[in-house]
Amino acid sequence: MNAFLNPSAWPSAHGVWYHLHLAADTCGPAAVPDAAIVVEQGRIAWVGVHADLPVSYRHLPQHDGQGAWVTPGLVDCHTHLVYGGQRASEFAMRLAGASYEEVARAGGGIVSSVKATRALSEDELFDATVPRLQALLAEGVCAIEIKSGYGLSLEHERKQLRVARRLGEVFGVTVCTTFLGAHALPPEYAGRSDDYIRLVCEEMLPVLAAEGLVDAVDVFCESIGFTLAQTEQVFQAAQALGLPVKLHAEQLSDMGGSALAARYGALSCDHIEHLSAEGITAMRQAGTVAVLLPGAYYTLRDTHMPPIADLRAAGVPMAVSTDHNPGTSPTLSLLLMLNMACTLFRLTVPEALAGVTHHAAQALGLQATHGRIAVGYPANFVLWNVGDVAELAYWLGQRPACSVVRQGRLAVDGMGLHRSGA
Ligand code: DI6
Ligand code: FE
Repeated sequence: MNAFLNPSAWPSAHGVWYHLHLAADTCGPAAVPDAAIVVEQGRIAWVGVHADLPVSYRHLPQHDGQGAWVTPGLVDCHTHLVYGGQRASEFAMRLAGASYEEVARAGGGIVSSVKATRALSEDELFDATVPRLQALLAEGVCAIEIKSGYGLSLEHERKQLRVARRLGEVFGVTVCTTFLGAHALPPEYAGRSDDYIRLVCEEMLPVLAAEGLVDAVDVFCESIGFTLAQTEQVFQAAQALGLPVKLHAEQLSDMGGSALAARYGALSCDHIEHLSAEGITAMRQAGTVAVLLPGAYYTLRDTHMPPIADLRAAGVPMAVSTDHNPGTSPTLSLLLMLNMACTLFRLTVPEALAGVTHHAAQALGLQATHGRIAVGYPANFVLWNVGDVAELAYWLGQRPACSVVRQGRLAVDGMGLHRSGA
């Protein structure tokens, strides 16, 4: 049986993890050499310098971390993980010179993934997604956002969201579901985008929310997506149901989506290559996180950088995510995104690490439970077999071995800690 699917094989959710180096900014501003973490009932009960470990914890099982660097469990805060098929043929079209917009207008793009997703049963869709989730989990991801948006009808959006929920249950990982019914216009609504938005707002969203399938609501606000007015209609429907919003904003052009999203208290605005100064101010005032998606920037060979220096100066928290999707970001490595965020966007390594931990958690409204190693938080942390935590961003296509503790249990053991008796 796959180890991921067999939690009974995991060591207990109590114990002391020692012989660790805590990365800076995970439980305090400075790195902590020779640290220990105490886990009780799946939560962090104590963290600090090993020599200061209270005697009362000495009776718990002791796990030798072998000098590993430790970060909080990673958070991938923007993915389109659940879909059918793949789009390698578009890759060839783009190499031959076609733009993303041209591919979409030629009937490719999102709509071709919609056809492939609709063709699969719920079980088939689950099976298609499992290896993708496993790739992310093997790299330390402990919480993930998964969007719908390749169903574009009540039945098929429901199917995607149900698969997302089931993945969380089966793999013991935090899954936040985001309803992205307003991702593209389904072929049966060609030329009737206002009618489709009405369906999204009046039928799909209320029904799926009532079924408990929706944690947040997103829209693709873009020249090839939906207008600002249509985006606001969806936001109003979300607000009426008490659901938080986020937005695919200013990816290909400045539509003013970020300022609108900020007015609705958005958790995050994502992509934001063309974000304006007004957008930055609005996001800062609303406490909205800027989610940077270097995989899409790279794949589309974009050259218009998000305004990183201005976001930094304004103090807008920046997250980094895979945006995993079959069209514009077919990556399953959040560590590769760390590298790209540093190399392409000039983030510092600490900024990039914050971007896949506590800032990513904030982009999902999970800042009270994820993205930090602190007393009371669920015990989600990653032990990395590296000599310097900067290696997490430094290697290009090489994954340092890691062992992942989720809710206090050793869920992935790439470092072989269990074999060595930890
Ligand atoms: N922005 C993206 O990067 C993805 N969706 C979106 O709204 C692309 C999705 C796709 O091409 O399938
Ligand atoms: Fe996306």
